[in-house]
Amino acid sequence: TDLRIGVVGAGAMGADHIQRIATRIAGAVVSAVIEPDAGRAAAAAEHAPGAQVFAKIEDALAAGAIDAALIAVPGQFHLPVLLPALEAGLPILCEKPLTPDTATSLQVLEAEQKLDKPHIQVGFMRRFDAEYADLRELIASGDAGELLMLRCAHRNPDVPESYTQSMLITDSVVHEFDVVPWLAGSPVKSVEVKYARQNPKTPDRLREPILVIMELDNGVLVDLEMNVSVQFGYQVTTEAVFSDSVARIGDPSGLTLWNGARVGRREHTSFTTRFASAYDNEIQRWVDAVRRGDLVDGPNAWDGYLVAASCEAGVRALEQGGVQQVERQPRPAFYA
Ligand code: ISE
Repeated sequence: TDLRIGVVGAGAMGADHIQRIATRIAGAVVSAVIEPDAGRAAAAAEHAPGAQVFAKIEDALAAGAIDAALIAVPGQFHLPVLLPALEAGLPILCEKPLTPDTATSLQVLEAEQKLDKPHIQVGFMRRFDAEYADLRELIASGDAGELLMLRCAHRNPDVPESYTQSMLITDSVVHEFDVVPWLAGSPVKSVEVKYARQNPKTPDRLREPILVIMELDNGVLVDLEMNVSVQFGYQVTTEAVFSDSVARIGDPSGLTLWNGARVGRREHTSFTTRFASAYDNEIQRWVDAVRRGDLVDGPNAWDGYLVAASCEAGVRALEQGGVQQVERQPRPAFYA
């Protein structure tokens, strides 16, 4: 029988997932839309035939309406949804970040460890992008030689008014803090931030672009251009420098047009299209894992905690300068 998913939060990301599950995911249905804003809830529920609407997760749990939860409210509201969902023993897909800081992430780990096995997958969707997966395989195979450096760019056309300076790290670089250790097979040891010349297109409240320099435990050096006012499109690229090769992912692909003495390809303008198939894979693989009883097939809550630890070092680097060490606890056997 189909997995009955309760989608918590019907903002941009939640509404996107509701449509995805309703139209492209096999073996699952959206059985509940959980959203306090009645107008938003009703609009999203239109895409989920048969779904019930609830204002909070506790009501959906009490009604026995869901087998699993997909949490897509903003990160600062994850904890009060995660805790009751864990207590009910539900499998959970939690959009990034797990929680905004290590103290609350540790609280989640503690609650999860009362269950028989990990129940939470964190929505770092880049791991499900085909090119990222290819690059990881290439690195692990050793066929390109030894990995020395990763040179990343993460460019947004612009950001919403709610986007604050520290979100450069906690909302954007957060993705590299997950995917870089996954690619390179080694955790982030330290983080440094340098400010570029200010982009005149950057809103006054922000100071960017920034260059983020990470050192990994295995000595791999990572530089990341984090740039959120580029105007021209949405672009996420990685160049891997090996002992005797270079590999690159994230360039525009598809139809090439020669016209008016120019040659060009379409560029994305948003992560929803750039990572559309990654999101599809992510949700399908999660649904399959839950139906098999594995519950998680991707980054787990421990990975989410490690990212929170890197973000704390990253925000210190952003605000105080210098090279900031990532402080992390030893991994419990539960997450081995
Ligand atoms: C946004 O929240 C995301 O998750 C996007 O993937 C990222 O590119 C963007 O910078 C964030 O604001």
